[in-house]
Amino acid sequence: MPTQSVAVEQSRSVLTAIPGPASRALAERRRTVVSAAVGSSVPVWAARAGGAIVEDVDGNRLIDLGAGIAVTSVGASHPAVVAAVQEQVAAFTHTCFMVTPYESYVAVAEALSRVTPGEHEKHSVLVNSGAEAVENAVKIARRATGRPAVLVLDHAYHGRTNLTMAMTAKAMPYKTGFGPFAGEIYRVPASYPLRDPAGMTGEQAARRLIEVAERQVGTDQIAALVAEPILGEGGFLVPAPGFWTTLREWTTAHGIVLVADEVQSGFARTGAMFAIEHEGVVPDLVTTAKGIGGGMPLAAVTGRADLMDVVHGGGLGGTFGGNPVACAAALATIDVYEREDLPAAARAIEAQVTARLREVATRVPAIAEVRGRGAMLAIELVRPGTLEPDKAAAAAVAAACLAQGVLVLTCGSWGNVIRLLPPLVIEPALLDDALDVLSAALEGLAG
Ligand code: PLZ
Repeated sequence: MPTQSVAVEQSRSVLTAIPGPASRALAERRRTVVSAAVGSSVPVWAARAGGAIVEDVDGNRLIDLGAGIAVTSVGASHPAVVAAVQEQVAAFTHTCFMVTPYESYVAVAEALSRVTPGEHEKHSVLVNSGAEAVENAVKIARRATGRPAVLVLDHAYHGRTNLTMAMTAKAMPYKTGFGPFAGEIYRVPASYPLRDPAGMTGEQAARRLIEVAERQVGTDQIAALVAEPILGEGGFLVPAPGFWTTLREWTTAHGIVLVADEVQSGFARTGAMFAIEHEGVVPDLVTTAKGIGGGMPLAAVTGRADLMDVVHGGGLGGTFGGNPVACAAALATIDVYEREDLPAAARAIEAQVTARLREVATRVPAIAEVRGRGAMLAIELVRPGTLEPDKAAAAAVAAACLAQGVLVLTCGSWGNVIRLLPPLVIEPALLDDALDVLSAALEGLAG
């Protein structure tokens, strides 16, 4: 049985209108000093969080089906993570690994070598954010191959830095007005079974991608193919079977570095330690962040030692990369994934959620598809009888859930997808309570 944080009661409780008066006061204060460009999905302000509950400043307890965008997979404030952080903070907060190294950085790299796919020798570099991990994967692939071009998928999300904006597909809100973007990024079609031609196999979707890449770029120019095993912000798109195996064969044949961006899908989230394991292929490099540190900021590139070590000495790094407090948190977090078998917990969540939602879908024609793996699950909403994306429906469902104390996030290239990313330690009864609320909100779409 997963350890729960006991500090915050694991039940839903709505005491005020949402947002309550204390949240509304903070929203006012924010407006005077925080850039209006920074968004927040929900207008409730956090006071404490534990397990799968976020308690707001008005004393409401919300069931968290977002986990801070797939970060607090071990539960918010997991006791083992809290203890590890407290101990490290008291010892030292920072020396800079590039100045005075420390053991925990090495221990995190050892853990990453062990848990990432493949039995080959792997090396890692630790950084601060998912975007920074993706940037470094591109640097490594270009240095190792001596080639400039990078292939990215339609519907991809890789970050908000200049290079990763170029790699991200969606213009609004991520790119509009922020150009010019980094060059040598080429977008190729993904596998999107709901919207691809009926019956298209994963191999056919991969061949479609390869045809575009060979015609528009040329294999001898391509350093890397960077792709999310399940496209996250793009709508939780699970590729058709065979997509990745075909791409693995093609990239290997042409010396193209295959980078799995597991920033959102990694660390037990999909019912395996990494989502790429479901595809039966071993990537050359893996980028991780989010769930790695139990809420502390940390990210990594892990992969083939021969590629990682091609870069000249001093070529990778950063002041805070592999911060000792974040490393201590990551060691405790990875231990929880393994010791509490959270991949199995994710599979149990998948069974519980999909049984409920597939049944609801039979009565709600706006639901085009319930999809995903493990505890990375989504509902795509359309205008009934069409595939026309219905963003307003997704917003309405999220708002109805929030009013009842259930926090759900949306995603998708058209904003029409409800996504579920609960902490993997959520208790089944609490998840059932949240599913009651979500089901009622979805039924509301049926009129
Ligand atoms: N790669 C696959 O999902 C972050 C971003 C939310 P950072 N996704 C959530 C937002 O609106 O900013 C993400 C991802 C994948 C890279 C990233 C970037 O990770 O830690 O946000 O930089």
